Amino acid sequence: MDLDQLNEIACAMVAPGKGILAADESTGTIGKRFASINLDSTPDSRRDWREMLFRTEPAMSDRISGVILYDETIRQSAQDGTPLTKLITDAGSIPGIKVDTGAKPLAGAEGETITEGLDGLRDRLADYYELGARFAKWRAVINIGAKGDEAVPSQYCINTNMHALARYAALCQEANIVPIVEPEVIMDGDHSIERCYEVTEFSLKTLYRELFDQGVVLEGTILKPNMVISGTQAADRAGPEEVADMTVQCLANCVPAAVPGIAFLSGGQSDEEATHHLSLMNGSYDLPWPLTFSYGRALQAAPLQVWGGKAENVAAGQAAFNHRAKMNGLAALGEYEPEMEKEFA
Ligand code: 5MM
Repeated sequence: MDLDQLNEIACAMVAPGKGILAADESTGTIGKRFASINLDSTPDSRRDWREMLFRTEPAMSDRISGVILYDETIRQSAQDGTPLTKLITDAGSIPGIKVDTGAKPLAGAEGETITEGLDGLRDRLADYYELGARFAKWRAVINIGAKGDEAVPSQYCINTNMHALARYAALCQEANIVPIVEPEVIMDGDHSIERCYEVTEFSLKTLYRELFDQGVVLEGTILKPNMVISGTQAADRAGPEEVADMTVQCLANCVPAAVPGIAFLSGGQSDEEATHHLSLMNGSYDLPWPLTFSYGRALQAAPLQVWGGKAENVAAGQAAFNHRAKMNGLAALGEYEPEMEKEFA
């Protein structure tokens, strides 16, 4: 394990004003995204979409520190034969790879899941390193039960998922790959922001205990958490200042200062909400780690709709991606204001 290399990559992933593009949708998920624009999901259409994003300038050079890829994508080449990973490195960005194989039903725990993918992971990581990946991602899924249902999430679900995350992280570091650890507390449901805080705190505290127990060096990791936020169906949803305040408080209570950086998921927030929340956190608090984005939907939804799967819309799709990347880059510096959406559009 080369700790200096791991720390150098981790710090580059959270460089000032930059963040991560999560383009690691599995075939099923990208199929659903393409269905919204009536586009067939094929290896070529998936390649065209991702090639368009990875060729977008100045977004890729100025705002995107790294790109999380899916197994198919890390092996694909652009229409002119250039490997997609080379488009990313040519822009000064870092290729990464999703290595979990998805959340599956957790035996004996109705409504809960365990993320799989540890079998054979050591060999897959060696292969991905050869293909150019310098960081990886594993996402644990923690659901919150309906209001009044304290049984979900269970301690069993949190313990098993955080244990698996730490096993993944240890294997990554052995392979000189920076692990992004992503314990996602899901936003769906009618729960309050206080309940989200409680579940997020429990998850993060368990995660850092497991990482310590398994000898993971925090200086060579990145945390990808949810924000502390009301459930999507909650009656009185908390406003942006409260989301920023409670998220920062929760992270400060749980995440050691040795962690090089925190890159949030958007988790079903609207594009502009996710950007605004990030900027508020960066503008108003003195924190031990940089806070940035590792967004999937919040970076891709707008360009996907504009592109619509048509070659003639590539320039317009890239303009939409440039815009979202710029807004989020500013948010990572605490310099975003919602009015800028019009100004820069
Ligand atoms: C890009 O979506 C990733 C999940 O894909 P699958 O469900 O198909 O495996 C997801 O892990 C993503 O990287 C993170 O959740 C962040 O994405 P969002 O859309 O929440 O910002």
